[in-house]
Formats: sequence, structure tokens, C-alpha cells
Amino acid sequence: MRFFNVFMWGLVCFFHMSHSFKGVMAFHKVSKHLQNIKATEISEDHRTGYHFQPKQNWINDPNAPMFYKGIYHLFYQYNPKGSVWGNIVWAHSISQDLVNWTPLDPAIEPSESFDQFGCWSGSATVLPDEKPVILYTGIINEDPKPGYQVQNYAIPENYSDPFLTKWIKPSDNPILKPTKETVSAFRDPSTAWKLNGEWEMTIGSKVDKLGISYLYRSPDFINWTLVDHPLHQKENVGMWECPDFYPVSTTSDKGLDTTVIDGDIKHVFKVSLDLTRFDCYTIGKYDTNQDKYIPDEGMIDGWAGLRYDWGNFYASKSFFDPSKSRRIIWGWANESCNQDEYVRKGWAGIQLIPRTVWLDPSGKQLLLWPIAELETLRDQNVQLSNLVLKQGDKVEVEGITAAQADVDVVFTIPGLDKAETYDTKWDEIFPTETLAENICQIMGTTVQGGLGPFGLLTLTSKDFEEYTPVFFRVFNTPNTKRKVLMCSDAMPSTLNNQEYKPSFGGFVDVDLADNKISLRSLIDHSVVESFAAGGKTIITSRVYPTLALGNNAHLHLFNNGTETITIESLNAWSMKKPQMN
Ligand code: DQQ
Repeated sequence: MRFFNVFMWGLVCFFHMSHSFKGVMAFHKVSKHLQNIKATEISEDHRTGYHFQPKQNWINDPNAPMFYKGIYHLFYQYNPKGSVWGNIVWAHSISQDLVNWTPLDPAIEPSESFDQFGCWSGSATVLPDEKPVILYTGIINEDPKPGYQVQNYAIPENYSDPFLTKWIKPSDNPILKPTKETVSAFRDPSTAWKLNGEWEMTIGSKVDKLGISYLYRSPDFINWTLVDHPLHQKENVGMWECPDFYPVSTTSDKGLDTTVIDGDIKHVFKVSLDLTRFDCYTIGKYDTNQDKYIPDEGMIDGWAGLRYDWGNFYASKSFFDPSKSRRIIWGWANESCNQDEYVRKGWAGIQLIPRTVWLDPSGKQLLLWPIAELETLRDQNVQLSNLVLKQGDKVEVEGITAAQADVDVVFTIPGLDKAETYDTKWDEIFPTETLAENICQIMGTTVQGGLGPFGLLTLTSKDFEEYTPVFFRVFNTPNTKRKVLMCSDAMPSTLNNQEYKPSFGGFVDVDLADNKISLRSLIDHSVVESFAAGGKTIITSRVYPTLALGNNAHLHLFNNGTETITIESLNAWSMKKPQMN
């Protein structure tokens, strides 16, 4: 391993941080001059093949996903007039399999005094007798920034319509108004649950830097009162957007409805951290006596804690799918380029592949895995087994459409004693929040270790001018516990230096006792979603190759560590294009 002195670490850290925050888009950033420019031509270069996208324009948060009378519904934040954020309505698409989607007219649009400046995020709850209701945030004034926020409800016009085509906004809206302190930080009502015969739900907020998840209670879903304490709160984390609160089973990988509040369960509390644009969660207990959420001991509440995804993934929303007894998470990935580029392309934003979520048997983290239905898109298949990768080897995976693929690999590593030593200086130099990505950034794929870097080179151009590597490094630490680092690095992904090219990283909590580690990557033109060790650590990168486009993209396996790695098995598929809006 190369020697880096403290000065250099400091420099790298500085560059990294400044680079990293470039990607933290100021949201609710109003660009009046751009928000009504509708593109006449849509740039296809980086549009995805099998991810959720409308035909054009801006999208952000997934809203109120639900399963109703055999149909999956996805609503999402959408600008019908342009490809930057603004003019926000609830667009609506339906599906029978979460893979093929048909667009309907927007379900909720600004029209009344209680939402005339925007219909922001919210959630669905299915009330008894199969009666869905949506709670959403209405913007009633654009001042103070980012808007004066109230909560509204909407109900289907016709409950017997499985497509839920039309939604009514009753005239007793708004049903909740902010306090003086929270007028512009009072949004994103959650799915409700029941406690002692009453409905409860939570709303994201902040006071100064205190993140707050306010708790509301209602006997009838219309008249809500603020409970005298929040469901949860945390200092120094900033605004909590899109709070999500749900039970997970401790005995099974099946999902649970939010109304389950006791038994062999734990609760998950997820928030989208506005300051850093990451979705972080803790696992804990819903104390029904105190009516409070209490994270388990050892859980880190905030940016340094657990994340659904260590890359570009935000404003997620989960729902319980009763047809398959599973809980599914939808998350949004924004673009990494600038707003002028969105306008030129005529579109911005995708929804990531829905992920089934359940509790890891350790009880210490969640596991997230692409929904099984995605596999119906698998087409041409290539398989490899017992392939040896020596130091410096690169092997092309040929025979599939490398720009639109699903790849599943199991790597076998030799004795762990050859792993490089973890440099404990890193713990002092880098903040815990960015430690993994900082190490990924300074080591990249070229700094040689013992076990690693090894993994995939996705979206590779013919002569490797561009590639998006997804890879592992294994470290021995002084206390003999291994550290396994996973990286997804957009830095070499494009020759276009205007793009934001973050190197993302996360640690994978595995002991490698069986000397194996798996990696699945969903590659789709401008997005690479990668799942390590069966969904323990996930990283999504958005990338914009200039050469590795369409049929000119390639896929390779590589090993730049001194120790030989074996590909125990590789399965790669070309992915078909579903019906997409
Ligand atoms: N996006 C919505 C808000 C939410 C934010 C507005 C999260 O309701 O807090 O489009 O990305």
C-alpha cells in the first residue's frame, strides 16, 4: 500500500468535502426562469432503460406508494412544465408488477387556497374497508422560504375504481397548520398506525438544528391534535424530511403493516436528512406506553449512522404490500449535473428499483434487495464459474448489453492474512460520516492492496477512458476484526469534467468466515445500483459517460490486489425494456 502522509490525507479530505457538498443540491431551490421551459426534444443519451421515469420533465420524491385492488400505485413529485424543480404536482402511475408502468393524469395538483403553491410529499394509509386516504403537504404561500406549509388530505372519488384515477380534496382542508416556529419546516406526513383505538402519524420538522418528528393523533383521520411530545427528535441534524416509521419482524423476513405495533417486532425510523441528502435510519423500539420511538442501544442517530444506500438515494418511502406480505422501499435519485443541463436534456430524476426490506438476523441493520419481479426483465444470460483473477487481471464479460444489465457475482478470496492493514490514522483524520467514502476516494481502484481492490468495472469504454468501478477492499485491523470496504466510484466514469463525480463508499458488516463476498449490480445507462453481501450495503451512483454509451459500453471483472481472487460464479443478464410510462 502506498504511503500517504498526514498532510496529504488532510488535503484529500479537504478536496473531498468541498467536492462532496457540490452534490448536495439546494432543494426547493426556486429557479423561476427555468421551471416553465418545456423541452421540445428529449436527450436519450443517459435515459434509463428499466428504471422508473416519466417521458420528460423533472421528478423527485416517490409519494404514497400502495397496493389497491390488485394494482400498484406510485405517485411522485413532478413538474409538468419543465425539467427543474418547481410547479410541483402529484404525478400518478399504475402497475400490476412494479416493473411495467402506465401513466395516469396527475392525482393532486395545486388548485385550492390550501395548496395553491405546491402539493408536496406525503403518504397513503389504507383505512378499514379498504379505503385509502392520502395525507400531503400543501404550500399556501411562497413566503417564508421554502413556503408556508400545511397538511391536507385527499380521498378517491370512486373506491370501486382500482386505478384510483380521480382524487378529491375535501373542503375541510387544511387539516393541520404549523406553529409559528415551524411554518416552513412542517412537511411530509407519514403513513398512519393505530394506538389505543386512535390514528397516529408523524410529520418532519426542525427547530434550529434540532430534527423533530412531530406526533399527531386522531379519532377519525380528519381531526388531528399535536401530542405533547414528539415521536422522536435529535440535536444537530437539521431538518427531517420524509419521516418513515414502520415495524419489522424479528423472526421472519416477511413485511408488516404499520398497524402492527407489538409482538416479535422492532421498529425502523427513517428520515431524509436535508442537510446532507442521505436517508438514514435507526432500529429500535416503539414504546407504546410512552408513545415514543427509542433507538436500540448503540444505534447512531444521524449522518454517521446506518443508511439505506451510501450513494445517490433520497426521500424514500416504504409501503406494505399485502399481496406478497413484504415491505417495499422506493427511493429517488437526482441527476448529478447542473440545472442548465436538465433543461437541455428535457428530463431530470429517476426512481430507483423498488427494494424489499427486512431485518438482518443480527437485528443490527436492515437488508434491502431488488424486488423479485425485476428478474422478469432478464434476457440474454452469460455465466462464468471458477475464474481466477490474478493481480492486474481484467476480464471482459461478453455477450450481454453491458449498458442495460443485471450482474450477480460471488467472489472467493484466499486467506485473510494477506489483507492490507487498516490505517488507524484514517479514524482520526476523517469524520465518521465520510470515513468510508474518503478511503474509497484516496485509494480508488489503482492503489494496490492485498485483498483488493477487486470487483466490477461497469460502463467501461473500449480503451478504458471511462469506467464506473464497483469494488471491495479487505483490511485487517489491529483488533483482528476485518473491515470490508465497498466503493462505487464515479470519478473515472466520464470524460466530461463538468459533471459531479463522487466516489461513494460504505463498510460491509461481514466476517468473511466462508471467504466469500457477493455483489449484484443493476446497470442502466446512467445509474449503477450495487448490493453487497445480499443487501447489507448498497451504493447507487449516477454517471454520464461520453463514450461508454449504449452498445459501446462494456463490462469487466478486475483485480488489482496482490492476492489472487476467484470468481466462484457470475451470472449476467441483458435487461429488457419494460413499458415505462
Ligand atoms: N421534497 C418535497 C418535500 C420534501 C422534499 C418537495 C424532499 O415535501 O421535504 O418537492 O426531497
